[in-house]
Amino acid sequence: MAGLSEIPSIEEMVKRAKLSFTEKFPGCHPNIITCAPGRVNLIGEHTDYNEGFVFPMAVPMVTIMAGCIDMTSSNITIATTDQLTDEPRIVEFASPTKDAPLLPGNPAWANYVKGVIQYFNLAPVPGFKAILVNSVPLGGGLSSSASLEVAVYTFLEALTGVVAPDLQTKALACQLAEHKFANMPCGIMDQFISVMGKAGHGLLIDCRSMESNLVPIVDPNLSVLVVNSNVRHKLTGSEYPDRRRQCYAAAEIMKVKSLRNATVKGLADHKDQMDEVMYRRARHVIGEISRTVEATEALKLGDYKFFGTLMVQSHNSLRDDFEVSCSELDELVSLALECDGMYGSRMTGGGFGGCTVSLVDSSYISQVVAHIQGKYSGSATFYVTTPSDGATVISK
Ligand code: GAF
Repeated sequence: MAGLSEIPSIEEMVKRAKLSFTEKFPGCHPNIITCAPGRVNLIGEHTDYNEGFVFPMAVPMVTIMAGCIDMTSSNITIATTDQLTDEPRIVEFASPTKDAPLLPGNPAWANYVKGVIQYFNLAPVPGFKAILVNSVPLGGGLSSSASLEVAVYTFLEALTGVVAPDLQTKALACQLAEHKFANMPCGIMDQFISVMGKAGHGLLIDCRSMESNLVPIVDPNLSVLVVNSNVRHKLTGSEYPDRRRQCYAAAEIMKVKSLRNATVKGLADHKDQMDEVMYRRARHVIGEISRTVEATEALKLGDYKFFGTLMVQSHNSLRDDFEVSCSELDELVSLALECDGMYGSRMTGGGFGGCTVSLVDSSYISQVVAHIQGKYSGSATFYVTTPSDGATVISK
């Protein structure tokens, strides 16, 4: 369809991975191939680290890891085909031991890989060679980092023949890798959905109990349109940790374990003890947690209109109270809301750039794309995404 970017199929990505692997490592055959998706969050933003609800779905953009065991060395060699600024695009390091653990360093992209290897404590990791090929836009707010971590973990499971006892263990190890090796204190959403996503479904995750429920999204008349503002977001700066701290401080003042346990009334009762910014941060989180639950109920009933209304409320709250949007994302949402066939639109992910997500009547997609493309002050990229499967082993 005109204006839409095509998402390469998994088969195409695997082909690319095999080809790049044999170019980089002549004479070797990549018999182990794994795949893990990025995600788009439909609603429930900045709620995961407040023990709230989130409602993401896995997208068909993926990281593929292809490689093989190295019988002759205990070294690990990883190459990436991504157009990164932090060269080199190939790294070699010794497999970690108790006495010589892996540590973060340069290049930055390799830290996500090293972190997962370090926290993969199911079995010793033998030497291996591998290539990483990725179709999740980097810095696009679609969680290229979680897809990378989860692809690596899944690769290590296939390489060692030992799988995590459960999916939570796997997702939490990947989250830990991101905390410790990428210095990003993320919540659990991105790793959970990359591990647990299922085709045709969104996943309602309760970030307090860590239980999750699949909610079908299979109506051909409903499309999930992702628009990349092409403003590259970077969440390892101070904004994300600052937001976390402000939320925790608000919970402490309200004497609740987390903002999940806070109420609108409780917030009003403690307003005088908070500064105005902290009050607004907490107001966003409390409202967003309720919106997320209401939105999934609406979706189950096929009430896309109400789901869309809640998406717009979510965006406005992220923009005004949580202050994680930016002018380009606001512009994309406003343009989307001018269109016929539009149920709702919002920024998605951590914010400060990246993508918007919109729920659209499928028959209006080309009109919507043409309208936004014609009026957006920047240059956006458009994807229609379908809810996809979580991590898989393609061959081993
Ligand atoms: C980023 C984080 F990694 C997630 O854990 C989540 O907090 C999200 O921002 C905001 O909802 O993607």
